[in-house]
Amino acid sequence: MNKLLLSIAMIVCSIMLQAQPLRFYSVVSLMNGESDFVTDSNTIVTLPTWGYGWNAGGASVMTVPGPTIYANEGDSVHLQMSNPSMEGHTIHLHGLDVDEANDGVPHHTGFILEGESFTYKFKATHAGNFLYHCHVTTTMHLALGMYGKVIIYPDDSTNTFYPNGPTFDQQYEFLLSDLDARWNKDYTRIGSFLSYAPDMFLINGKNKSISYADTSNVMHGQQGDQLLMRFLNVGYRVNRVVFPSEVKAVVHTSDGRVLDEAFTTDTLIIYPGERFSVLAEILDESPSYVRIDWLDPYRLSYLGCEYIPLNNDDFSFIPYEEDNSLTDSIALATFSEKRVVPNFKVYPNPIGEAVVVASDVELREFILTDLSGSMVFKCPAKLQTVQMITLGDLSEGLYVLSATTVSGELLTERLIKL
Ligand SMILES: [Cu+2]
Repeated sequence: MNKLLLSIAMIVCSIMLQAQPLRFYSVVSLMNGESDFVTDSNTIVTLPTWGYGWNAGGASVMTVPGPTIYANEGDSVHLQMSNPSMEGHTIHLHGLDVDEANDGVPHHTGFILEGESFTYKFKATHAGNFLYHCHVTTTMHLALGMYGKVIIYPDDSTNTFYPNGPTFDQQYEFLLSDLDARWNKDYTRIGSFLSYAPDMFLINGKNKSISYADTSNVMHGQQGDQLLMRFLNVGYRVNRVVFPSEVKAVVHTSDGRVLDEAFTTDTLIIYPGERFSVLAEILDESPSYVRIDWLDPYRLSYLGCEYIPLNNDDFSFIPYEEDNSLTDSIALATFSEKRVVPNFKVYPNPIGEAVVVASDVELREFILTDLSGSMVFKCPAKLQTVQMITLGDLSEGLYVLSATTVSGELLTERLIKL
């Protein structure tokens, strides 16, 4: 009798397992990528990037953003990350309901160090739009390109984006991000995050003419079609999505959850980390475009814009210069008053027994203080722009390294000792 019950239980378990398929993805974290971008003067520049790649024919290939992770609601997802690069990385699954062991936040669950590999596991509990990114010194690793999107479909074969939701005719995914070309050009000289000033605005990792050449960044449809647009902001600036009068845009989901009441809008503001699903009915199929503005997060001043063409394969209508009519006087004032902070980079961070300090000005003195403000040590600098200093065997915790420039300015960097 017990054997019979056991057999029945095993059959039930196997049916349940079959009902929840396993999705397996394998990515590699890389620090040696390269991507082409278009400058404001409409020339193409190739910049170094970091990011997630995959193995193809025995070699690792990498793009920014990394590969999109797709699953159906109810699936189990295993996301393996191998790290052949020289620094620790992780994958943080932003917005997904994961347990702490699979959250990829290094001070809780550790780093995936050089030569190591780890499989993040989660259950796709809700249809929706989610993000993934490296959580090691996030302001640097994410800004250099270590991010991608996770799209969870409802567990049915209909053209809906959440269970029992409205149907769409075409769907598009727009991962919005930004990039400071100076940071990517030479990551050893990245200073305080205050110095981050993005000058490239990306839709699925591409901008301007390179973006229009990518068919997934250009929308098409006939009058009456419902276009599903998924917008995900993984950048460090605010996005303002401006819909043309040729569509009626209705916002249905926010951050992977269905809104109690969908709302119609011509403008949608998306803060860093937020995601929205918008169903837009084409009212007029003549050529138009959705404009995405990038705004400063503090005063919402205008920084730049990109376009998503709709039924529009002639891109000559799109201006290459920034549209100054969108820049109000407050924004201009903010720009001109912007403080220029010299690059000051301490590397690696989390710190070891010694660190390399790089700056774009000569330094004359270093002071290390702990969180209580007590001085741990003080030493003269070598009046060089790149130098190594020995910190010794410090106990775990947060420290602040201050350096004085030859002109008397104080530069600081927060250091973590694990
Ligand atoms: Cu990383």
